[in-house]
Amino acid sequence: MAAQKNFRLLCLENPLLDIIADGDQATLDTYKIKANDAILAEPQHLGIYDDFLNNRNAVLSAGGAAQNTARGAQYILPADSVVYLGGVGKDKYGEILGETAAKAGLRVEYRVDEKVPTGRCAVVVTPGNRSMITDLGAANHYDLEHLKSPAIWPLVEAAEAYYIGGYHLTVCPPAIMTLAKEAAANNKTFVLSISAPFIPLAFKDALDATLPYLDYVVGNEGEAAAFGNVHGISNIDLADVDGTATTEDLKKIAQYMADLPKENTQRKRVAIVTHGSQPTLVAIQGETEVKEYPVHAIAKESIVDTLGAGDAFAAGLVAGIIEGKSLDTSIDQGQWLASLSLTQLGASYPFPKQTFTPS
Ligand code: 26A
Repeated sequence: MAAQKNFRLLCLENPLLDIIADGDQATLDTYKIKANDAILAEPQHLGIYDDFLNNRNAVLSAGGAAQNTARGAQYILPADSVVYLGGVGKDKYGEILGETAAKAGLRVEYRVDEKVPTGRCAVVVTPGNRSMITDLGAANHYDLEHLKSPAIWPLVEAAEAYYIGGYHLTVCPPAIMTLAKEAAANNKTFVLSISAPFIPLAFKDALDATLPYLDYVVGNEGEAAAFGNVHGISNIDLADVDGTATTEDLKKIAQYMADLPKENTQRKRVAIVTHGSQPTLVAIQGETEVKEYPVHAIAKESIVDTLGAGDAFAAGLVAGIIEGKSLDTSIDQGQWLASLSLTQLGASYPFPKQTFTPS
C-alpha cells in the first residue's frame, strides 16, 4: 500500500482558552454585548475573565475558532493529517491548549511568546446563543517570521490545503497572504472562514485582499450579511439579521462571493453560507442556482451549547475536501460534525469517536 502523505491540511489562526459560563440578559447588559456575537475585548470588558472564573463556575475549554476546526478535521482524517499554527504564551493556559491538541492527535506548532500570556475568550452562553469577548494576548503576536522559519515552512510546502480562520485578519495579514499566494501558485486549496461580522465591517481591506485567492469561503448568516452590506449588495439590519435577512438575500450574497474574480482559474470558487438550523446555502462560481442543504436536525434538549458549531461545520467540510469527497458529501459531513458538536460542552467532539455515514 502506498504510504499516506502526512499533514495534508495546514490551519492558521489564534489559539485561545475559552472561559465559558452561563449568562442571562443581565450579563449581556453588564458588558454591553449582543447575545450572539464575537468581539475583541476593550478595556471595559477585561473584568469579565476573573468575574467568570471567581464567581460563575466557569469552565475552561480549548478554543480559537480555527484550532477547533483543526481538531475537528483531525477527528475525521487519518492520524497525522492536520497541523495548526498560532501564537501562545509560556503559561498554564498555553499548556492546556497543547495538551488538548495532543489528545486530539492534532499537531500544533505554536509561536511561544516569552512575555505575553496566552489569549483568552470569555463565552457567555444563553439558550441557543453564545457571545464571545476575546483578549488575544500572545495570539496577537503571531508573525511571518514564524511561518517562514526553517521548522515551519517545509510543513507549508508539504500541505495540500490551507485553512485560515478569518479572525487572523486582525493579527497577521502578511502570513495569510503568503499562504494565499503559495496556494494559488501551486494549485493548492485555500479555504477561509469569515469568522465574525466585525471582520468584513472593520477589517474590510485585509479581507478583500484575500478574496481572489479563496477557493472556498465559509460564513454564517450574520457574517454574510455584514459582507453583503459592506460590498453594497445588501442592506440588512445587522442588529437583527434573523428578523430581516431573507434566504433570497443570503443566496444573492453567496453567489456574489462565488463570482468575484479569482486568481487560480483551475478551481471554481465555492461560497457557503450557514444559517443556523435553516438550510445551508452553497453557490458555485459561474453557476446560476444556489443550492440548499437541510441541516442534520437534532432535538433542542440535546443541544448543550452552540459554541464551535460553525467551526465543526468547517472541519467536516474541509476534511471531506482533503478526502476527495464530492461537494455534496463534504457539506453533509460538515453538517454532521456540527450536529455532534452541539451536543458537547464547548467547542469539542464526542469520544468515543463517531464515524460519518453519508445521509
Ligand atoms: C480575534 N478573535 C475575536 C478570535 C475569536 C476566536 N478565535 C480566534 N480569534 N473570538 C472567538 N473565538 C473562538 O471562536 C470559537 C467558537 O467558534 C473561541 O475561542 C471559540 O472557541
